[in-house]
Amino acid sequence: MAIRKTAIVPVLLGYAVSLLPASAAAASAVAAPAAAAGTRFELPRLPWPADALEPAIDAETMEIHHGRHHRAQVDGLNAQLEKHPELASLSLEQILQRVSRYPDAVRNNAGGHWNHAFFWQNLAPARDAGAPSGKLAAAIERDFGSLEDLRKAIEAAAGARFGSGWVWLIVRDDGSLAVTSTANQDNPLMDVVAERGTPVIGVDVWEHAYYLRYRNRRGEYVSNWWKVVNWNDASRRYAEATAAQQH
Ligand code: MN3
Repeated sequence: MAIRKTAIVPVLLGYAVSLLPASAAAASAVAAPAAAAGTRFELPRLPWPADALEPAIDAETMEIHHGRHHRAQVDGLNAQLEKHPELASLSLEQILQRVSRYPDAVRNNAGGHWNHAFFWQNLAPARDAGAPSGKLAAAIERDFGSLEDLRKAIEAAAGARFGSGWVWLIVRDDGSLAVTSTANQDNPLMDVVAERGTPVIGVDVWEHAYYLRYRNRRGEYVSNWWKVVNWNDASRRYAEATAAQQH
């Protein structure tokens, strides 16, 4: 882990050499790739140490999930930007909103980057996980009956998702909450999904998210993921989405 703090690592990882002081860039020129891929989008740091979600999510899973899977999607998205220069001026959310116009490589990598960046922020060590805000709690009660009923709805959707995908709690345009599920790296912001909305919480049910610790026991993983949902993040997202709807 300590090696990540050294100056040469960004070059080894294919990051922009220009981020480094000139002398450091020159010194590490040998290690730099001949033609660096685009670097517009960057892999965000995890907001906590990789082992912070133990025992719900183990450190090795987290390191591979973030450092390899998410990184590959960031690199893949940057590569797609070079093929579709008209995307360069768009935010990631704007790309998702018109993703139907582009090949699956854009859909998969843009979705994968957004989904994983969301997922890290949407998780917190159990002691920091908080609770739904008053407004979000009231909306959950209104639309599901109770927090426990919401958990059951998410677990059912996770069990029903065949193959790889995500399960979401979204706010729809009319302010109502709903549990939805998307395949692969699709998400509710995309113009290709059946039910669109703004994600409030979400769980990655790809096998790479749980297989090392849970093997094929997706249900057990989702039950434990529930303990590390960052309700402070969820409450903020709900407040922002519903405030935007009122304007
Ligand atoms: Mn994943």
